[in-house]
Amino acid sequence: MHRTASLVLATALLVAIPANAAVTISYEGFQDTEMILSAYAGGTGSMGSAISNSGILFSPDFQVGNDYDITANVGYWGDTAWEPDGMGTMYVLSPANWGVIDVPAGFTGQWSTSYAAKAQCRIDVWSGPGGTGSLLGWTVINPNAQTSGGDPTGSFNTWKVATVPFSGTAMSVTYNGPSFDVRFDHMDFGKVPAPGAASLAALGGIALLRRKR
Ligand SMILES: [Ca+2]
Ligand SMILES: [Ca+2]
Repeated sequence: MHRTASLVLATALLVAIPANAAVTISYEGFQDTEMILSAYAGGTGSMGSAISNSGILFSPDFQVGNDYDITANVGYWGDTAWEPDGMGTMYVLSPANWGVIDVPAGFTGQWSTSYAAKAQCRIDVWSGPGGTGSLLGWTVINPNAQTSGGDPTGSFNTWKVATVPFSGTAMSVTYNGPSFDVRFDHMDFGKVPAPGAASLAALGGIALLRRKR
């Protein structure tokens, strides 16, 4: 096969490959009531916890609570049970009933999260930072059934998954809803491959074509 044809085909393969190298946020490793801030972007939360360098930034409205059956703390933030991903979950504490999650490098495909809700909230996915640009997708999370008695305590104990698929590249996700009354866990972002990763994928595509010759 002609070298140029190989490159063209490799590029076509790149386009055909689902772009998402999903990043999952599980809210583990924080102190109770710690603001997440840049703990998933190479920095720390408000109490010093450093989790990863995944390029995802949380406004000060997002905090983490740990299940108080496991950590023996006391507080409404730990009133959870049967969390889908570890013992830590996220809630919003915002005077404006609003918060923003920024992904400066952008992400594609879809955003999703597990949630346990006692009140309604709305999630919007935006093409620009800080809840700006075009609205790419949205969902309304409605209260799902909550009963007393979790593992053994925790009234946020029924978890569902909300998914927002979209076209294009998103740079932020906003939350509109009350403080405390919605808990989140296992939040997934599809991400645009970094330039380095794209180059490696291109090399892989060329190698694949050469093996098929
Ligand atoms: Ca519990
Ligand atoms: Ca968790």
